[in-house]
Order: sequence, then structure tokens, then C-alpha cells
Amino acid sequence: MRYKDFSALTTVARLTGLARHPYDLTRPEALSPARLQSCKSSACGFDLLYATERLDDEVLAALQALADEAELVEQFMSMKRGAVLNRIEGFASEERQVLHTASRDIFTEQPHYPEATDKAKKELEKLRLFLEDLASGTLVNANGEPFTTLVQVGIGGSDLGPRALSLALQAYTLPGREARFIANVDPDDTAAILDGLDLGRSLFVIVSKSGTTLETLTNEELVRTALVRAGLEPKEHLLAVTGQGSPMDDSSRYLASFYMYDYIGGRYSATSMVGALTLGFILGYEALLEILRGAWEMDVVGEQTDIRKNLPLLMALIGVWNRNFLGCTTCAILPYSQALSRFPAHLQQCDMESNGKSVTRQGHAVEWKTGPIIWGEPGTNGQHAFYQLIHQGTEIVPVEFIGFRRNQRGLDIEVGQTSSQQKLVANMLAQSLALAQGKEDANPARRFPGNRPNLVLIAEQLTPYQMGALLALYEHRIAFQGFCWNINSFDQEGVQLGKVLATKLLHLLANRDKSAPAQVRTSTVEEALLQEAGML
Ligand code: G6Q
Repeated sequence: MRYKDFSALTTVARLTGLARHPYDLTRPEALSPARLQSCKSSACGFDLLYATERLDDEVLAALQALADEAELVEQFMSMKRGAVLNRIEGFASEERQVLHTASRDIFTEQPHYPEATDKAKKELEKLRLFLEDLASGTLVNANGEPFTTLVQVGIGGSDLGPRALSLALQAYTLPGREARFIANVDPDDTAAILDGLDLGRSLFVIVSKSGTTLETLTNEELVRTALVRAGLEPKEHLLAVTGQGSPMDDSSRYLASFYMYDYIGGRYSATSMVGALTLGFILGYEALLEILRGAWEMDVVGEQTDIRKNLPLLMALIGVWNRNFLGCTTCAILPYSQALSRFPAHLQQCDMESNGKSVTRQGHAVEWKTGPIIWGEPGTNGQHAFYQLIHQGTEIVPVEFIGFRRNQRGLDIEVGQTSSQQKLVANMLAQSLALAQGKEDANPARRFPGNRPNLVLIAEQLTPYQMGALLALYEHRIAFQGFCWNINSFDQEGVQLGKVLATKLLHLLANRDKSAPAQVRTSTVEEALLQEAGML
């Protein structure tokens, strides 16, 4: 397949023309029942309502043509079939397959890349037996007590997805189980998480694909020290998830070890062992399978060529419309579900690390905009905080609302004849309307300009299945956009320089000669910076 530059796609010129007069959402018929109905797509329990986006049938047809011309679905299929997509032609790069979908392609007789799916199944079976041993009391601590807490130690992709999902599904936690997370190398954070923890009844899973990440290895040592101080044998409490052959691939140091594979990128690893161990521990194996099933069903939806049927592709193209044609620099993801409080943070990494790129897959500078700035917080809290700028600021912020018709836990209350859940969803829909339609007012400070693009993603309830589907929906939205922009969404070269410089600074700190005169100590930029920061 020959990748085409975004600017070379003939449909781009057509869309540029259409963007001169984008659909006016303040028109009275913009949100008519007919338009609301026609601007709706559904899959895997989600309804996507996008009548509040600045597009009409002509734009949708052009976006379909864009998807066809750039062969977005073909690229997605080749990803699933194991093509080496993580590469920059002619330059040193990771040269890897991109096979996170293989970790959930377990519900079919004909997986797209059987070798990777077989390995995923093997790890899942190992996990199933491990969880069974914990549940049956075969695997207990030195005092014969069951383990109650699993602390995941990892950072970036080895933290954000699993953390977001664990929080999202806390309502389904098995009795007597909890998960905690240590990511930052900030010693106060680790201390706070260990505080009050019954170490004797805790397991710690050290998660690092490379097995070399400074923060994670430092925190592993901190945990080992805490266990020794408590008179416990670290090996009886430590688990590992790492890449085959990594420095952490040493079963003699861990109670149990699980593998993740180099063809699953960190930020796409939540459905591999990176997330599965912790999710399986708190939710049980069956609920874990439900997450995988939701993700898998969305993976199948991603194969549709009709953009109205392919939710991730449609969302990707709406994002491209807002970014490249309407000139929006950012995108807010606002879940009306407290359980999803860390999901925007996960998407922030997944999207910005994937699509925050400025060279093409051929190593040329891009001449078009790539990934927007992604951020978000749960509503309604955000309404009392930053929504002012979204409604009336000078920056247009496309919004993606996520909500659920039913809450997760039984507890709700009716006040003024409506339940809290109804209030939550009503607020979300009200925001969507207000942003789209705006409001005229003689008082300029009270005028709402409207025409602020947004969409609503709504499902019945945030269950393990729905969470898996939501995760995969966004993973594929991101990949489709990267394909469209002809960038490599699967490397992260931009995080390297800071790591190298931090290592240099730490080397200087470790070897500092306090007795040397100041001018001798400040011969390099790094030394001078440390000195000015009062660290040397
Ligand atoms: C994600 C990135 C990055 C990675 C972390 C942790 O896609 O590659 O966030 O997940 O740096 O890396 P390790 O798992 O190797 O410790």
C-alpha cells in the first residue's frame, strides 16, 4: 500500500471549499427531530449523536470520500493483520507490528493474526489459573491469609489505561479486593499510597515492557524496601508484567511473571497483561473477559467501510473536519460519569503521544495540522469550572461528551421528581444544545455565540463490556486519524530527549563534588541549571 500525504488527497481540496461555509448550528432547523435522527450512528451499545457538529450531508459524503481515498479501513485491516506500521521509511525506527487488537481477537475461530492471539490466550490462561489460586485460597500470604490489595507499579502506558479502567469499574469490584497505583517517582506519592496499607495482604505488580524505566525500577526498590522493613519476603508479594528478555524477565525475583509483547504499544496495552492482571484481580476473570469482548466487538465495527456504521472512523473524520478544516486546535473529552474521571488522562496520552507528530511516515515534514490538544474532566464538575471558556471564550473547543442512561450502583435519589442520574444526563444534553445553538442577548456579556461543535456518546450503563468498547472506540479513532495524516501513530520519539537529559542531570547529582569551587561546578549548561535551581 502506498501511503498518500494528507495534502495530496483530492478530497482535501473539496473539504477546504466546504469549510468556507460550515453548517450553521444556530439555524432553527439545525436540531430538528429529523436532523437529530439522521445524525445518529450506533454500535456496541453506544449511540453517537452528532447533529451538534458543523456538518451536513455534503460534508459527510466528502468525509466518506476522504476515508476511501486515503484507504483508512484498508490500513486498519493491515494493522490487524500484522503489518509493520510502527516505522519511518528509510530511517531508524522501532520497526514493529501494531497488534493490540490481537489481545482480544479471542472470540472468533479466525483471528486476524493467530500467532499473537495464541500468545495472548496463553497468558490469559495463566492469569485465569493464578486468579483461581487466589480465589480458592491455594495462593495465600505467609500467615495463610488471602491477598486483598493489588498495587500496580508502572508509568505512562503501564499505568494510565489500567488505572482509568479500574476506576471506571470500581462499582463491580469483588468483595474484599482493591487496586492501587504507583506511577510517579515522587516519593511522597508512593509513601501516601503505601500509607495504611496492610503490606502482608498486598501484592505488587511491577509493570514495565522495557524493564528499564527509571521511575518504575525506583519504585520497585522502594516497595521491596518497605516489604523487608515489614519483615516480609519481597518475592512472595511481587509480580511482574514485562517484555520477553527484558531485564525484568527474571522469574526468580517474582511470585509470578506475565508477558507483554513488543507489538503492543504501551498506550495501547490496557487489554494485554498490562491491564488484565489488575483488572482480573479486582473484577474477576469473567468481567475481564467482558472488557475484552466489548473491545473486540468494537474492533469488528472498525472494519466497516461505511463511515455511518463505523463509529471510530466517523469520530476520527469528524475530528479531522474540526481540526484541519475548521481550524480547531484542541478537543475536550467530558464524561458525565465520575467513574470515568481518569479516562480523559488515558486518552490524552493515547492521542497526544500517538498523533503529536510532525513528520510523515516517509520522514518528511508535514504541511498540515496533526493531533489536537486533548484534555478533559468529568461533568458536571467542569460546568462549575472551565465551561465559561468553552461557551464564550475566543478559542473554539470541540467537545466530546460521554454519558450513560443508568448509573452503575443501585443508589440514587429523586429530588424535585428527577433522579441524580437524570440530572447528570440532562446537564450533559443541555451543554451540548447550549454550545451548538447559543443564545442571543442584548447584553453582550450574556450572549452565547453558539456554533461550538460537539458530539454526544451515550450508552445504557458503564459496564465492563461497555468500557471495553469505549476504550477500543478511542484507540481506533486515534489510529484512523494517524492513518489519515500519514504519520506514524505508534512511536514516541518525542519523549526521548527529556529522558536523556534527566539521566545526565542525575549523573551530575550522583557524582557532585561539593568541595569544588562554584565556577568549577558550573562548566556545563546542565550544571549551571542545577546550580540555579539550588540542587547542586
Ligand atoms: C506508551 C509509551 C510510554 C510507556 C512508558 C512505560 O506508549 O511507550 O508511556 O508505556 O514509558 O514504559 P515501560 O512499560 O517500558 O516501563
